[in-house]
Amino acid sequence: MLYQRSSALFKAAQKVIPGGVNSPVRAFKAVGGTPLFVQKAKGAYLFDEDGNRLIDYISSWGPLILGHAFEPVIEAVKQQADLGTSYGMPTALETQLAALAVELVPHIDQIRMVNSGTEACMSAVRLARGFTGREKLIKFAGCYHGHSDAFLIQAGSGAVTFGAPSSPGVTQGTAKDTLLADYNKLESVAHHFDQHPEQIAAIIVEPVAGNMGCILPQKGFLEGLRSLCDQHGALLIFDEVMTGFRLAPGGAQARLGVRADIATFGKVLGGGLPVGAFAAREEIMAYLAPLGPVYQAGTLSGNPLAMAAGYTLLHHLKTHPEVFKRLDQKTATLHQGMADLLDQKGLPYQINRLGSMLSLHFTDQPVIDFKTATAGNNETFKRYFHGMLDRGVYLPPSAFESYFLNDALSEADIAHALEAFNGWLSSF
Ligand code: KE4
Repeated sequence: MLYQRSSALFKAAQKVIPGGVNSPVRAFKAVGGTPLFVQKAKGAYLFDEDGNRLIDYISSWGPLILGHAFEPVIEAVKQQADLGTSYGMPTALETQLAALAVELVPHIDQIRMVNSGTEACMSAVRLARGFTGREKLIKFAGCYHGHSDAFLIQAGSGAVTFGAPSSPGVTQGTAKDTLLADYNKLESVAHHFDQHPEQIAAIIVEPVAGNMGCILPQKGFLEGLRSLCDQHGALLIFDEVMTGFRLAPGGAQARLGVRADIATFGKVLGGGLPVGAFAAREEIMAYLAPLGPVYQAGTLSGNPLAMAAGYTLLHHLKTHPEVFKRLDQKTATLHQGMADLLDQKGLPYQINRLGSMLSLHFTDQPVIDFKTATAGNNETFKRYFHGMLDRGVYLPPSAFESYFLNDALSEADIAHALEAFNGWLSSF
């Protein structure tokens, strides 16, 4: 494949944008090579600046569950744009989208729109701290909730139970309030409650992890978090920025049958425009300004363009629930096809999948947490990524990401990915 234009554009971008990108993963640092610059996209296809057509298995990291430039969403955004792009005043559109989300998602009475998943998760933690009057937060190694300071924490040195900053700029003061636990290991969570009685405001978790590759909650894990929170008076926050409106119309809470106290959203909710949100039962949301003392605000929160896009997409998902079954089937076909080819090749691998989230790990041990996710062969992954890209298939440029299939992917597109995979394996 030719990447001349992308290379030239990347060079120019690096002069005026740090690393040439507005989000680090796009720079291909984890896989090497030149990041592709996109000229346009439609349905399941991306068209880069060199005229390459790529079948997209990321769907903009999740939002475009029905594919790129979904006609009804484009139409809704165009119509709204003619009426103005932002008012900084309430609109009926915000109530429409909020009401639809509350209808689809179990256990929530109210939802507050913000502009990103980071903002949603950051605000959810502040709300949980305000509601409980407690300060500490439990998160899981390898789970990502956006780039707010409280989340950029890595495991502290052995003895210390609280975390250490995982990025310069995050203070020790912040880090001491974030406790690290291991995904799928309830005992690592119970330990913190024993060490910090009545100090833990919340547990925040990706109900299906998508930032270590895709990792499923083992039987009893989420239920165990629910009962630990009930036992110790802490709130359970489900970060559904990835899983929300993707695993089911009601997200992971609906599909997995575990209740969260606060749920955060993003991606699909905005239909490709910048939207995040956090939601809970009324008793908790009543703590939020302007009703209650917990402050949170945003100039562009509830932006009419984004509300029009999000409402149109969500309404389509509500009235076409067969999309979810179709997506599950397409992802299962990809999963089975890849597994068959890898078995024939005799390569060690794990494929984790739930619904339309999937990841491939080149390791012979089950990938159930951050430690096992990092045990995969990263060199093989890099060659896999580029081998597929050279054959017209665009996958996440990191072993620690999930695929997000979209419903615009045809059987032929899935077959193409499997042919590309077979082609790469034969050359490997
Ligand atoms: P944003 O602030 O990027 O909208 O959302 C942060 C976030 C929160 N929670 C979860 C579970 C997430 O996956 C994300 C963001 N996901 C990444 C993909 N790993 C977005 C891609 C990027 O960072 O460019």
